[in-house]
Amino acid sequence: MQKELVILGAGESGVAAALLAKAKGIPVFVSDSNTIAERFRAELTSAGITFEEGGHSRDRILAAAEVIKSPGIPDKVALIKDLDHAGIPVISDIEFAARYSKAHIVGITGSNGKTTTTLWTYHILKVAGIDATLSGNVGVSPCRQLADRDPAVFVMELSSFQLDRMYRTRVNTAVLTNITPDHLDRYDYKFENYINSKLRILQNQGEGDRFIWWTGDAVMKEHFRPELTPASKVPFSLGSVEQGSAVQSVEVQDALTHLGLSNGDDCQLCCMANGGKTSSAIINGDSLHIEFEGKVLDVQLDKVALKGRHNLCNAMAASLAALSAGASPEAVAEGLASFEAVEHRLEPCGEVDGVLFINDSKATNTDSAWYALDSMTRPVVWIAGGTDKGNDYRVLEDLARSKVKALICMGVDNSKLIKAFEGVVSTVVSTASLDDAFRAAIENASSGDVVLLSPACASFDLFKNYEQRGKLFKEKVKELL
Ligand code: UMA
Ligand code: ADP
Repeated sequence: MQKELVILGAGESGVAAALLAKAKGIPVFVSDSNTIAERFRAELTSAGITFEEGGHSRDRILAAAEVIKSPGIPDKVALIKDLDHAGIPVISDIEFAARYSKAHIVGITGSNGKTTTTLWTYHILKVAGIDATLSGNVGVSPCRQLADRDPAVFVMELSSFQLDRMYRTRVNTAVLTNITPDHLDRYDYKFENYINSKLRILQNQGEGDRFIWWTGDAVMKEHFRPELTPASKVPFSLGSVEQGSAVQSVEVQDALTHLGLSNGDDCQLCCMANGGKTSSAIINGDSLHIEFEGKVLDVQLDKVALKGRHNLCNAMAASLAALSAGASPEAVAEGLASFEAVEHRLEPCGEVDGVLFINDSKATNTDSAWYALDSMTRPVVWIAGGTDKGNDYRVLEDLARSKVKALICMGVDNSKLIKAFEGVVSTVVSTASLDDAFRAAIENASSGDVVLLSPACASFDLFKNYEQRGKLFKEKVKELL
C-alpha cells in the first residue's frame, strides 16, 4: 500500500495542503490536536479527505511517507521531535506547493514589514496587469491556488517558521526587509538561530534570481557577504532620511559572533557581484529613486501612499520586487501612490477631544514599536504589553524617555515592562484588561496627545490574536466618538 502524506494542523496551511494533495491524487490524512474550525472541517469533508481531531494518532503519523506541519506547531512538540528523529521528512505547505508550481516566486521575509511589503508588491503587480497570487503567512496558503491552477507569479509572505521547513524551494525574487529579534521563544532564545532561519530564503537561489535587502539593517550591514547567494544583489537605502536604529549593536554583535560572521563590505561588494547591472533604490532628498536593470524611476515622496521611514523601506522593497517580477516602472509609480493602509499597522482610528487614537496592534516586537514611537509627533500615552517573546526593552528606552508621558501596561504579567520603564517614563500604570488599560489611557491623555496601542508583545495572554486586540481597541474608540 502507498504510504500516506500526513498533514498536522487543520488550519489554513494544513487544509489547503490537503486539498492540493487530493487534487494530485496523493493519499492524505489530516490530524489536529484540537477541535477543527467549522469552515475547515466542511472543506475536508466535502473533498472526501480523511481526518481526525482532538488528538494525534501517533502510530499512523509515524508511518507516514512525509509530513506537512502547520507553521503554528513548534519544532519542540514531542511528535515533531519523534518524526525528525525517525528521519521522516517534515515540510511546510510552502515547500509542498513549490513542487507543483512553475510560477516566478517572490518571497518576502523579515522581522517587520512583511505583510505591508507583500500586499504592496501584490498591489503593484495587479496594477501592472500581471497574473499574480497573494499567499503565505499573509493568510492564504499557495496550495489553495495550486489545487486549481498555477499563476504566473506567487507573491508570498514567508515567516521564519515556514522557512524552517523549506528545503528545496527556489525563491526567484527574495526580499529581506530587516532582521531584528523576534519569536526568540521558538529559537531557544538565541538570536543567531533566528537570523539563520531568515537567511534560509536564499538557500536555493540561482543565477538570474534577485535578492532585495536593506543596507541600513544592522545585521545585514555587519555581515552580508555576496557569496550567501548567487542571485543579483539589489540593495535599498533610506539615504537622506537614514538615522537611528531600533536594534542596538551589542545584541547584533553577540549574535553574529556566535554565527562566526564578520564584517562584509556590503554595498560595494554586492554591486560588483551584479556584474555591473546596478539595481537599487534610495531616498534622495524629497524623492524615491529607483534603478532596475537599466530602467530608472523617480517618485516624489509626497506621492507615496504610506508615511513613516519604515514605510519608505517597504515602498522601495515592494517596487524592486514588482519590477523583478515584471512590472513596468509606470505601474510601480501608480501602485506606490494608490496603495491603501493595512489594518492594525499604525492605523489612525479616531480623534476625540483633541486626543488621537492609533491602532498598531500588529506591533508584536520591540522593533515595530520602535518605529511607531519614532514616527509620533505628539506626546504619547503608550499602551504596551502582552506575551513577552524574549524582549529586550532597552532598545526603546531613549524614545520612551523623550516621547512617552504615560505607559499603560496591558498584560497578565507586566513585571518585566514595569521594571524596564520605571524611572524612564514618569507615569507607569499596570492593568490586566483592555477595559482598564483604555480607561487609564484616557485618564492620562489630554488634548494634543496621542493614545498609541503598540504593544511590542504578542497578544495571546488576553486575546485570541493581534487582530482581535486591534478590533476591540477600535471598538472602544468608536464608543467615544
Ligand atoms: N495543532 C496541532 N498540533 C499541535 C499544535 C497545534 O494539530 O501540536 C493545530 C492547531 O490546533 C491548529 C493548527 O495546528 O488547528 C495550527 O493552526 P494555525 O492557525 O496556528 O496555523 P495555520 O492555519 O496553518 O496558519 C499558518 C500561519 N500561522 C502561524 O504561523 C502561527 C499563518 O500565519 C499563515 O497565514 C497560514 O499558515 C497560511 O500560510 C499567521 C501568523 O500568526 C497569520 N503567523 C506568525 C506571525 O505573523 O507572527 C508567524
Ligand atoms: P510583519 O508582517 O512582518 O509583521 P507588518 O507589515 O504587518 O509586518 O507590520 C508589523 C508592524 O511593524 C506594524 O506595527 C508596522 O507599523 C511595523 N512595520 C511595518 N513595516 C516596518 C519596517 N519596515 N520596519 C519596522 N517596522 C515596520
